[in-house]
Amino acid sequence: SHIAQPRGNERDLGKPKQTCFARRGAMPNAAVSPKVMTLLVVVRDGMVLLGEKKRGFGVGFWNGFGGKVEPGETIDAAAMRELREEAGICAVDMTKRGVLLFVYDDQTQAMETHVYHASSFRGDVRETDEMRPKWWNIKEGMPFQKMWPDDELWYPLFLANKTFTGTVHFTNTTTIVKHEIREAPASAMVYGV
Ligand code: 6OG
Repeated sequence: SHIAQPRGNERDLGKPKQTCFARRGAMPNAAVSPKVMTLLVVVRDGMVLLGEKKRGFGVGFWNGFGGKVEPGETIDAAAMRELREEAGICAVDMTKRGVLLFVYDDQTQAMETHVYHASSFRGDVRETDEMRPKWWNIKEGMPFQKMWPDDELWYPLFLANKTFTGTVHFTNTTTIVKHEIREAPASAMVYGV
């Protein structure tokens, strides 16, 4: 035949385009994959290091340090980076203690939050644009009324050196409507739980 045969990728040119993505709005929110987040809480000598969030999501709450895992970054690396960026210190003996799924009725994406513990660090704690740091004495009680409401549910496990997983559903971002948090084996502390 006098018609040249297409080679390689040219072969696909005449084919109808395949649709690879669901149309915007075609999926319910529950099907959107969660944002993967980190939360690192430093505990040393009976004291817990928290930061008062100065801006953005959770502003005004006292919390551990953390944020969104970036593309191509491991969750552990993100936990270290966020601690350095928000408190100016480097965790030395970080371990993962929990994986919590936060689901909101007023936000598109749920948050899969990986909770880390560290008891030793390098550097000096400093205030940053994002966080005002302060040590809290565990014996005097955690400042739960100034923290995310779910914290009261998992800090007892966290401070008892347990590992845990669970889900917390919120309405209006900060009101808990249902929750299920339980102790889980360390082998459950993986991505996607
Ligand atoms: P940025 O938006 O600043 O990361 N976070 C929560 N922490 C607790 N204790 N409870 C919650 O209940 C939380 N929701 C989010 C994850 C936000 C930081 O806030 C944490 C991140 O460390 C719903 O990048």
